[in-house]
Formats: sequence, structure tokens, C-alpha cells
Amino acid sequence: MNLLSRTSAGVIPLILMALVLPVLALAGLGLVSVVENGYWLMLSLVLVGSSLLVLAGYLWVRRQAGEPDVTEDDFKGDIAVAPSGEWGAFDREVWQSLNVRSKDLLAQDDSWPALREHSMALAMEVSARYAAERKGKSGHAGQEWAFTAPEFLLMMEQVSKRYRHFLLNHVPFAEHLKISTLQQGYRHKEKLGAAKKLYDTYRLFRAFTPAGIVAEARGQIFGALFDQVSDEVQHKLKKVLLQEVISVAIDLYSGRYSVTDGELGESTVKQQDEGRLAEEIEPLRVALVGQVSAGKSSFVNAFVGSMVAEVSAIPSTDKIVIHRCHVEGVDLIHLVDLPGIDGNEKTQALLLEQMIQSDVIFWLVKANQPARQQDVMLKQLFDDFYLQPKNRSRKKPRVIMLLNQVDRLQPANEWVPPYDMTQPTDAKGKIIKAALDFNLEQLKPDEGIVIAMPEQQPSYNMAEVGESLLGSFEEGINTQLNRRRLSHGSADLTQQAKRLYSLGKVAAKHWLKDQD
Ligand SMILES: Nc1nc2c(ncn2[C@@H]2O[C@H](COP(=O)(O)OP(=O)(O)O)[C@@H](O)[C@H]2O)c(=O)[nH]1
Ligand SMILES: [Mg+2]
Repeated sequence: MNLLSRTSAGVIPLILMALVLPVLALAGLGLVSVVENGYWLMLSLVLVGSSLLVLAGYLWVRRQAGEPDVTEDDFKGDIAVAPSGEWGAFDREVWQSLNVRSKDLLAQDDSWPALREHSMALAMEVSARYAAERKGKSGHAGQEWAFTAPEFLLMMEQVSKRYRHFLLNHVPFAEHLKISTLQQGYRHKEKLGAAKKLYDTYRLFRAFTPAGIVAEARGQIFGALFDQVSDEVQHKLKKVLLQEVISVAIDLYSGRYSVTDGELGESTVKQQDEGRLAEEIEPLRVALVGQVSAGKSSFVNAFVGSMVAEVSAIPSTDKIVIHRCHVEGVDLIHLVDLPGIDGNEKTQALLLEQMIQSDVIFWLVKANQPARQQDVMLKQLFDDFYLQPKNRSRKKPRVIMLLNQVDRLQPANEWVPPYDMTQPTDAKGKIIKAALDFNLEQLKPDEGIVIAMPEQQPSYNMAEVGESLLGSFEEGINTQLNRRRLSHGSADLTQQAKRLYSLGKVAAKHWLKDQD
């Protein structure tokens, strides 16, 4: 090895000399002939050309080495838009079918310029789905584009904002993008503000769909970055953009965005921020529903007793008592003790009204009571309410059935909790399980838990109820946001919702601490 390298070290200069000397000699002769024959110009051109070739080659090699193509592996997390937690059943249905549609559109043509037409088609289809109902009622045909120019602007702002957020979270180097260009459509907002007529809005929409802007400004905005993104990833980015359009269109047409002309101007964002400050997430509103003596009042005592919480009752009208549960000074949960179901129509109307104003429902059912009919009827009314076209964007509160007084089931003198509902072993356990299954079938709640609060004895299964309530906390807050946004088009409460989720965790700690 050593010998070989030493030998070659000595041989190479010799070979080079042997080659270089003749070449130099030839070059000298060549130069003489260039001068003699007047080929100066030609030589200069050849020199410039070859230098450029070498430079280009160098740049290409450097680029290949330093900045590899962005591939799918570089993406963080799942690149798809999730349906909003606040949506009702109908909204989700529209979301599902429009996602299929968007896939078809991209399969037909997934070039960037095609996105504008696609987003148009998708928004129009969302609009048509929501307008079908309105049209049927008012008799106005062609009301598909029944939104105001400011609403349209808001929609565009939302798509841009969400897409930017998406890019920042998922696309490497995205922070270098100049997204301000993405919103260049705002330069035209004076025109939009003046566009009162449907047709004008329609035309402007055609011109300025967010996807259209992205498509057109793509070169400026994304420049080299997007050129390095693989086709597959680009396809996904396009898919996401269309999903954002669908998502925002659903929010728009389901009535979640409604602004008046006056609200839009230079200070829209500021106004929204002020609105955000003024608006507070309310405590989780938990309604207690059940027949007379099902155990609603006992439940309030047992449940809040198991929670390290201060409770203060606010008596209200119509025999409704609201128990406020504070944890560490924070008003966290309102337990709403409602009058018993009694088959009376007036009571039924009051109960329904209260239920749809709640975020979670605890439905107490007496295990040893034969008459289920009144419960089933009220549940039917409740379910039907959300099936009505005008309520289809409302989010239904979660119904947790509490099968109470299971201690009284046969054999009545035997009560040795706990009972395992997945695999009951003794006769009592099997009877409790049968009662649970029967009542789940009758009432069709979202979930069912067996409990007991016999007098002079410890209450059974409050911890499971607590955990179930915490598990429903996020969904419950979404239900609240859905309700409040639909009733007065409120601003973005997401931040506050997050605050409340973390408070929920504080509550959990207290609950669990007290259970052992
Ligand atoms: N044995 C037993 N009695 C219960 C249970 N839950 C409630 N009770 C009793 O049933 C009666 C009615 O309860 P109450 O909470 O006033 O029902 P409400 O009308 O729904 O508010 C009271 O005497 C309670 O002590 C239970 O799980 N087991
Ligand atoms: Mg009571």
C-alpha cells in the first residue's frame, strides 16, 4: 500500500509533465495560427461559452447537493383538514360529499390554475346544498350566492389565514414564504365593498377566490420553494387548499359568518379582537333530566360531593335550580336541576328548551321503574329537533344516561359493589347489566353508566360519571360554541376554549384526588 502510493505519487507528476508540455507547445503554435488567420473573435466566443457552461454546471451541482427536493417525508403530521368540531350532522354530511367531489375535480385536472375553477365549483355546490332548503321556503330561485360582499371577504380571509397556518405547520421552509402576496386581493376591497348586488359579488368571487389567487400568484408567492416540492406533495397541498375552501364555505353558508357591511373596513381585525376580549366562554352547562324521583337532586349532592368544589345554588324560575361548581375560584360547571318529566306538554316544552340550551345532558333513569314511555317520548322530541332542516347545523349535546338505583334491583337485599358491566359474574350483576342494555335500547343515549345513591350508604360509580363528563368536556364546549355562534355570530373563541380545557384538567385532578 505504502509503496504503491509512494510510487504513484512520483509517477503522476511525470505523466502530467509528459502531457502538459506537448499541449503547451501546441497551444503556442495554435495561438500563432489564431493571430495569423484572424480567428480572435471566434476564440473569445468559445472561451465565454465554455466558462458559462462550467458556471452553470457548478451552480446546478451546488443546488442539488444543498437543497434536496421536498418530499413527503419532510411533512410534519397529517396533511388533511379535519372537519370542525362545532359542526352539526348536516354540515358533516356536506363536508363528506364535497371532499369526494374535490377529489374528483383534482383527478380531472390538478394544475394550479385549475384550482380557481375547482374552488368556485366547490363553494357553489356547498351553497346549493344549503340554499335548497331556503329556496323551498321563500320561493326565491337562484339564491345560491346569497351572501354579502363582506362575508365573502371574510371567507377569503379565513381561507388565507388557515392555509397560511397549514403551510407554516407542514411545509419545510414555509416561514420564508411571503404570504402577504396571498392576500393581495384586499387591494380590491373598495370594489368589493361597493358590490352590493349578487351578480357583482358573483363576478368578484370568480376573480378572487382564494384558490384562484394562490394559483395566479403562485410564482411570486412560492417561487423556487414550490418548484422543489414533489408532484405528489404539491397534489396534497392543492387538496388541502380545496378542503379549506369547502370548510370555510360550510361555515359561511351554515350561518356562522355573518357580518354587516359596516363591520368591514380597515379595523376589522381590531374590532374582532375587541369582540374576542369581551366574549367569555361560559361554564359547561350540564342539564339533569329525568322523571320525578329518578334521583336528580340526590345526584347533585352525590356528584358535587365527590368533587372538591364549592357549590352555590341559584334558584331560578320554573322550578329550575342551577348549581354552580367552582374549582379554585373558577366557575366551571353549571348543573341544571330540571323539573321531572311528567307527560305534561308544557313541562315537555320547557325541558326541551332547556336541553337544547345545554352542553351535556345527564339523563337519570330509575332502574326498577317499569314506565319508560315518557322518557322515550321526550328523547324522540329532542332527536327530532336536530333533524329539522332549520336546525341541521346545530350540534346536539351529548346525552349520558345514568341508570340509577341499581341497588334496588333483584335480589334487593344484596348490594356488594362494584359490578363489572363488561362481564358480570353473579346474579345481581347480570340483572344490572340486563337493565342497562334494555334502557340503552329504549332511550338510545350516547352512553350509559350505572349508578346508585342509596341512603346511609356510599354512592356508587361517581368517579366514572366524573371521568365521562371530563371526556365530554371538549365536545361540550364545542356544543356551546356552536350554539352561541349560531345564535349571535360570535367571534373566534378557540383560545378561550383551550383555556377551559386546561381548567377541565384542574377539575380532573381534584376529582381523582378525592376518589381514592
Ligand atoms: N335506594 C336508592 N334510593 C335512591 C337512589 N337515588 C335516589 N334515591 C331516593 O329516591 C328519592 C327521590 O330522589 P330525588 O333525588 O329527590 O329525585 P328527583 O325527584 O329526581 O330529584 C329520595 O328519597 C332518594 O333518597 C338510589 O340510587 N338508591
Ligand atoms: Mg328533585
